[in-house]
Amino acid sequence: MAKLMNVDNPNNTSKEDTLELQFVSEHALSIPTFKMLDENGELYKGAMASSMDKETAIRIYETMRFIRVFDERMLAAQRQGRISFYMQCLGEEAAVTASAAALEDQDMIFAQYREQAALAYRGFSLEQFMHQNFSNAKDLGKGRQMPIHYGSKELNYCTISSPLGTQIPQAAGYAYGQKLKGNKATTICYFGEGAASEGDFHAGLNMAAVHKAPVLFFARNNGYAISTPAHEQFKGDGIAVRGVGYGMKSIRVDGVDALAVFEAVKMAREYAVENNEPVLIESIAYRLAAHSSSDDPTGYREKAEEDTFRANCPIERFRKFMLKQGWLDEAEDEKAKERIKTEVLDALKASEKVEKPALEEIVTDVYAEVPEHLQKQYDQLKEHIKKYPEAYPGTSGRLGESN
Ligand SMILES: Cc1ncc(C[n+]2csc(CCOP(=O)(O)OP(=O)(O)O)c2C)c(N)n1
Repeated sequence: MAKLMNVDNPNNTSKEDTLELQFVSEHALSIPTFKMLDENGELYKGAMASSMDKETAIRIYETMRFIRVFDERMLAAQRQGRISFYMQCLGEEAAVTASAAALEDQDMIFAQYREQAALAYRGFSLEQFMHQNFSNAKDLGKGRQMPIHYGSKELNYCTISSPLGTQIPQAAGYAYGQKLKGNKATTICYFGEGAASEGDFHAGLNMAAVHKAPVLFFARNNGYAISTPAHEQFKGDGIAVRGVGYGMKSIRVDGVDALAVFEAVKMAREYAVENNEPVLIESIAYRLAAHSSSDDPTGYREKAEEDTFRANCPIERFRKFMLKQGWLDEAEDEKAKERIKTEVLDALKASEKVEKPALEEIVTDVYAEVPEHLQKQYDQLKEHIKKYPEAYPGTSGRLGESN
């Protein structure tokens, strides 16, 4: 047969042309889920050996245990009207904590909003979490954000933005900057499978792939974007396959399995830093809690479905592993849970009492000097609060002459 004339496409990695008229099937790409640990906390037969040392395992476990208690308590505080809003990471503790554990301190984190465990793993203190949720004067963000919109310059954790997906191109750009500076570091970018429907996802991945930015895109596929189940969000195999389309390495991992997440992210980090390339990681773990304190999942899913996934608890699986390794004492573990509950409650009460930031903080830190238009808005705000003091009980009484 005569040789087919070459199709002139420099990116075409297939050396073959064809005379057969046929579609590439929509199922041509389906990615298996990488696993290590079974539900009894034992390595699957034939699983790869874990490289996680005892110290890291303990830190992961303690972070997950803390964040579970913290989340429960903060949701209760929201229900009592003590804070305005909250979001739990229930069901995704292993995905978030073990991925953070596979990073180095110099690696930057761009999170969506359900990744408080990554920040806790880095060392954000209970008090810092509390101050942020209470928007008080000790909050690093000076009370300018909604609860759970954490940020820490010291811990390389970029402040959360509410608009969905914005962190994706930002992370790509940040990682590109790291590469230009010659830093041996990566950037991890967390987002949900819902955010992967935003244009920013496609722009960010394409940009990172073309410019060879060492960024780890960590898609938390937890089955729902608020009330919309994944099958109503997209038709393909999931998020990981999309990385192939953008020309980057991709991997799918069991997000309930802390060991598997740790190894997957560790490998991805090594690859990204060594080759200056992005990697897409898709974690599969169910979002057990409501989307946020404003959501009621009984309107869109069956309790039986939740119960199935509740039985597949990431913390419980890792706890069993830890016990089998002899790295955890059961009685100590119970005591620690009680101790954390008390600590969280004490911190909550203390934080609640801390005064609110000065009102003028609302216009500072953006420009070196407050520009005219912001000053005008600030003056109008002051007048408004003076006119309706009962609507602003936390602020009105503190509007002294200096304010
Ligand atoms: C640009 C934009 N559109 C819509 C919203 C409203 N919104 C907030 S969270 C969310 C769903 C996010 O789902 P997913 O990314 O899967 O994350 P999950 O909450 O499941 O972890 C939506 C639609 C938003 N914040 N920003």
